[in-house]
Amino acid sequence: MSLDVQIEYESDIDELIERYSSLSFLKSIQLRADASISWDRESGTTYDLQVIFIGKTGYGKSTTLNSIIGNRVFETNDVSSCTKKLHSAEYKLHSKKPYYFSLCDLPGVGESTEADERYLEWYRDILLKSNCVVYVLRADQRDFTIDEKIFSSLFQNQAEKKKVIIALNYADKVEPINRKYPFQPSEAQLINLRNRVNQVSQVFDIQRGNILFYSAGEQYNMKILINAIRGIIQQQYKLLR
Ligand SMILES: Nc1nc2c(ncn2[C@@H]2O[C@H](COP(=O)(O)OP(=O)(O)O)[C@@H](O)[C@H]2O)c(=O)[nH]1
Ligand SMILES: [Mg+2]
Repeated sequence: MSLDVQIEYESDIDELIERYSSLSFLKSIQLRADASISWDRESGTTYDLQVIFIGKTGYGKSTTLNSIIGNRVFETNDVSSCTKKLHSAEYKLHSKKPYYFSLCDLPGVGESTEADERYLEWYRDILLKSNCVVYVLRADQRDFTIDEKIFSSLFQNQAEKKKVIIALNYADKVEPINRKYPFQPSEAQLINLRNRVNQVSQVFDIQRGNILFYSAGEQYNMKILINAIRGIIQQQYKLLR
């Protein structure tokens, strides 16, 4: 199966750096025109620094991407999203070469275990091509059985987990709900959020440093999420050198 990508948004990396100055390091990364990071687009072959968002429909992937981009380009509450297609936002890294920083939404993972098994190889191909994987879950969720099952089939060892961030969205819906505006968690909520991080760390066997909580809907901790993505990419580029 080919990796079909629908580009929803295209801009220059400077625009994103203006929103998140911690991403300015992207301008100094030297990409190589290497097959391991190449993507076939209508416009030709591109080489991408690829961040991919995966998780069940309704967990808030599109909202997260819109919040990062600062524009409503990804459709939210999209129930038809089970189609196996990648949706992306592309930021040009280089004025002359086809190098991009790409944020990509892979919808529908975890919809049904049957479908997931069928697409597992396809998912794993995409993950192999990704520099950073943001695995979106909900902080107000208690039972992670199904998500963990899919997670462990996608990431089979610690080396593969190294590029994964588990991002717990919906921090605003964690008990006891408060109505502060703009949203800030109460002390009691923070305790529950930290407990959730510990639980997820154990269930998914992933270190706490790679787990964070945020709210895309309330724009809370978005910078924390961006910094986590930065950390993964920086670590990779140090290892590659
Ligand atoms: N309360 C709350 N709602 C959210 C949050 N993030 C997303 N949503 C809502 O969840 C619904 C599904 O979000 P969407 O981005 O379409 O999820 P996707 O299917 O994973 O792409 C939408 O109605 C969003 O407004 C959040 O942090 N808090
Ligand atoms: Mg979506």
